[in-house]
Amino acid sequence: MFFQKDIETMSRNEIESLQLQRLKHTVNYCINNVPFYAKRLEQAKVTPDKIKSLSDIQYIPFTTKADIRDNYPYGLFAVPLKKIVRIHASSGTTGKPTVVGYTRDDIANWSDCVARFCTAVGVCENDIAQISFGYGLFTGALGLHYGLEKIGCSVIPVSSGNTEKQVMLLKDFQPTVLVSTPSYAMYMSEVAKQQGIASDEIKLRVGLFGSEGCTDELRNKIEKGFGLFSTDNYGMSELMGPGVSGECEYREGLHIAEDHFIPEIINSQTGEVLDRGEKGELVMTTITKQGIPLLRYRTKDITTLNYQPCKCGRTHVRMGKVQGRSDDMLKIRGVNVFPSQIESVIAGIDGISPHYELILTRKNYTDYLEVKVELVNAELLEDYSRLNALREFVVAKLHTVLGIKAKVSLVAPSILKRYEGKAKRIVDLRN
Ligand code: DLL
Repeated sequence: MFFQKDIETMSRNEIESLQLQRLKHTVNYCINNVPFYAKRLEQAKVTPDKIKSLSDIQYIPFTTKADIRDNYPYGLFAVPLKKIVRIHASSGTTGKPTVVGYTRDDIANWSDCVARFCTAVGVCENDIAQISFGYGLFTGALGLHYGLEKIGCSVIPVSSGNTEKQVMLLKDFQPTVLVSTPSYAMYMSEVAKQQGIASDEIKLRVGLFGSEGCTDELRNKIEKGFGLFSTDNYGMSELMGPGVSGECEYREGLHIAEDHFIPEIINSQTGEVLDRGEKGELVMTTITKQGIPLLRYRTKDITTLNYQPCKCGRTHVRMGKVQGRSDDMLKIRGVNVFPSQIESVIAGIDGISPHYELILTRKNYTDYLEVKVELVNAELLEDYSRLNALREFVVAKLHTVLGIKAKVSLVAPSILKRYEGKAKRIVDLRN
């Protein structure tokens, strides 16, 4: 069993004194190893001895996704590349991804954090886990993979896609744990049903779902479809990947790994730190990361923090389910997509206007993106082969930049709505 009892059940005083000690170290570490932070903190007049208590964290300026992007690819790394054993990345607001690097110790801490939330719902060495997240630059698959291996599970690294094969493996390999986005789990359960697979032919007992939000209604449907019990886990590439927080069996909030992160909740408009229990944007400081430490990183995710003790005995603070984001990032099939990425592609192609509309739908619990784009020249509508070639060109360009396939509809000139104020280009019909 992977229960780090002495860490996961520390008293609040012990947690806070560990965090303070690690925060001081991290500030020092950033100043000495990341020129960006040396400059930032000097401008803000923050020296390591200014951090005397945890609340002194407020003197440290925020770090944003734009800071990571501006230092693309490795500018915020605190160690030379020879110490980095893994690189991951996620979509940024432009075509360039945000890049993160892990040292050997970072990978060990990461797998601890993942192993914790898996253990908190009873996953153990007797389990067989099917990982249906996409392997690649995305942190989801390898993050769960290492955490589950640490517990001693038998891991099946199927990756995402090819749903019929996924279902075949559920039946033939008899996994007991399913790792995926909730929407993909729902889709798989429908395909299993369509194939006439009886519920006793599938042995799943636990679902570890994350990377996107999930309503209670959807959760109930997935649980019923597969006859399993599931928990929600949260994370982001910049901070580590999955493992930042996860629900225990009581499912009353996601325990944050407080020995690795200091969470705060701020008013996303003013940046003011909010009182305990108030709802706002989650800000996280990493306090053990060596590869790319981040001070007061603005996650843009809206949530609350609950410091009450949990019935499971774990004392680490629980965050509520993510209630949305304070920016325009969309999660489509688990992938981060910014409308600005789409805009940069569209605006760079001749023959179409820069006006576009994004329509998001959900069918079979899978997200679909349609991009409506306007032609500049109406005559093209009469020429099927040229029209189709242009459409395929836009599809391919979008695929390269977004990493997902979108349906592209080319419409006649001047059809799409124009805006005088802030454009509303997104029609999200998923909920
Ligand atoms: O989604 C990391 C992850 C992978 C977490 C697998 C859990 C499981 P990114 O691709 O960088 O990293 O996306 C991070 O996804 O800021 C949230 O907006 C959203 N997100 C992640 N987990 C949840 C969740 C991974 N459980 C962004 N509920 C975050 C709601 C989530 N939103």
